[in-house]
Amino acid sequence: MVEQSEPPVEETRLPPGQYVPRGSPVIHYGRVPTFRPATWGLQVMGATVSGETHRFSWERFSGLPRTTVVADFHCVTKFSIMGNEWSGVSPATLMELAPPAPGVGHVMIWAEYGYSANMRMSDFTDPHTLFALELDGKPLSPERGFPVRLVVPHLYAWKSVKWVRAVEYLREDRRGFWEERGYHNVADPWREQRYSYQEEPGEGPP
Ligand SMILES: Nc1nc2c(c(=O)[nH]1)N[C@H]1C(S)=C(S)[C@@H](COP(=O)(O)O)O[C@H]1N2
Ligand SMILES: [Mo]
Repeated sequence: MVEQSEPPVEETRLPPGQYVPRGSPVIHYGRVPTFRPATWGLQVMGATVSGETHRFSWERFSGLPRTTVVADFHCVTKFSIMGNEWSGVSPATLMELAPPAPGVGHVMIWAEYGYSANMRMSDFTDPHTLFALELDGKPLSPERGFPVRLVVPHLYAWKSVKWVRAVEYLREDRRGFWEERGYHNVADPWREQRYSYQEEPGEGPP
C-alpha cells in the first residue's frame, strides 16, 4: 500500500495541470526585504479621485479592520497550496479611504524592489482578494511577504504580490513584472491562462 503524506484533494478543487506538493514551497524573485515600521508606508497613487497620493503609515494600516479568507493558492509552476487561512485588510476598505477616479479599470500592485503585478479592478475587488497580514493565525513570515502581501486566490500566484508598498490606479492597463516577461495578463488558473501567447483580443493592454 502506498502511504500518502497529505489527504487526497478532490480533483474538482484543483485547476487543470496543478498538483499538491509536500509542504508549502516559498518562491520569489530577489531578496527578502527588511521591515522597518518607522519608514514603511503603503501608497495609493495614480488615478485617485482627488488626484493626490494617499500614504498609510504602518500604524494606520495595521489598525484597519480585518477580515479572513480561506482559499487555495495556485502557482503557474504547477504547485498548489490548499486551504490557507489569510487574515487582513480588504481592498474595499482601502478604496473607501483612497477612492479611485471614475474610469479606473485596472490596478498595478507594487512591492519592495520594484516587483509588480497588474490586474483588472474586478479581480482586485473580488471578495476573496485581501491584503493579508496573517497566515493561519500568525503574522506572515518574512519570506511569505511580511508585513503585508496581496492575496488574489482566483488568479495564478504571481499576482499575489508579497511585501506590498503601493497600489496604482490605472485608467489604461499596463503589464507588471511577469506579465512583461511572457506570462498571461489575466492569469485565470481555471482557464489555464499561463502565457501571454494564449491571450485573446481584449485580455491584454493594446
Ligand atoms: N514581491 C514579490 N511577490 C511575489 C513574488 C516575487 O517574486 N516578489 N513571486 C510570486 C510568485 S511567482 C508566487 S508563486 C508566490 C509565492 O508565494 P509563497 O512564497 O508564499 O508560496 O508569490 C508571488 N509574489
Ligand atoms: Mo509562481
